[in-house]
Amino acid sequence: MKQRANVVVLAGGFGGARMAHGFELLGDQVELSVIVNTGDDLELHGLLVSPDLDTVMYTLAGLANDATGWGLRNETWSSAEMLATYGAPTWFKLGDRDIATHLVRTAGLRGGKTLTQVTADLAAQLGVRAALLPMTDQPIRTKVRTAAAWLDFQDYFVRRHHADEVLELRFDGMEAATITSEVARAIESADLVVMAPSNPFVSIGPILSIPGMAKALLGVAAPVVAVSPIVGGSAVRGPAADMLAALAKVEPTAAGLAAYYAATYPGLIYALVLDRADAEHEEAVARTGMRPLITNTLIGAADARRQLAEELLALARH
Ligand code: FO1
Repeated sequence: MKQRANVVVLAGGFGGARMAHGFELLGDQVELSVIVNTGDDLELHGLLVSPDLDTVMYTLAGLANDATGWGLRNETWSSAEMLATYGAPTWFKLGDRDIATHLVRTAGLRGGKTLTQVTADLAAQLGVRAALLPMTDQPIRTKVRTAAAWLDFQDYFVRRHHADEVLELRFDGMEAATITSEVARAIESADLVVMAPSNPFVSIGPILSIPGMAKALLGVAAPVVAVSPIVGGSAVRGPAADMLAALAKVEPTAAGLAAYYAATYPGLIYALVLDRADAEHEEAVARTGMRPLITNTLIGAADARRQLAEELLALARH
């Protein structure tokens, strides 16, 4: 393979941003494209907010608030205080600097730019080298059915602290969605495709549900490698383990995840990366036809992110 490897990462917010950051830290060894979920997007105060795109962008720009896993470091909240004074909704907190991102994005869209174009502009202005690619330019809205009702994603995830049991998911707008030419090109030229340790249902799921996306990925010679977001029977963050049990009816473990991925995306995934804590599931993963890779997948620290990226890159070279 030529010196620079084309790496495509399919990413949601938290785990996706960290995995993408690992590849960004490999610098010139990698030409990085990150295909990001937009099903979490919401309209707030007349602005379009794209949480997963922003979490990945801020992380790659070195500006992310690593403690919360979203938004910017060194944030201030004066606008939020004034919004509260006006009785405007503040359950979904937008910091003053974060709001600038939503203002520029919304103005760009109103000016006729696509989400892909406004995202590229924002990322370039923050000095991000990777290609930050929305999974589609058409609006997608993830809805969550709970015992109470169908909820918008952020109502479920933030306002109700993802405490409700998820009975069903819906991706509004999915039928009319298409993959962008930028996404198609990134996949075609990929030497490695990584399904980041993001939520399989509400982060990876929407991306692979875009009409044409799974087909494009099945068409590439490059290995598709999935990193398990489940470590030791629980999600590193968020409701992924609960959803494995409630939605996929499998045990909320790495083995359950393997069964779910193998059944949902037959023939797509070459290897499933498990954390050392889940080495006991190696056999179960191998039985699904995916090659188990046991390593450290807890990538809170930058050097762990980089280390995992290097190991996955090495896999692509052989
Ligand atoms: N998550 C929260 O738990 N509370 C918030 O107030 C919140 C605000 C927020 C603002 C901008 C942004 O990009 C993300 C934000 N998130 C917040 C996280 C967001 O819900 C998640 O990043 C994704 O939707 C799930 O991956």
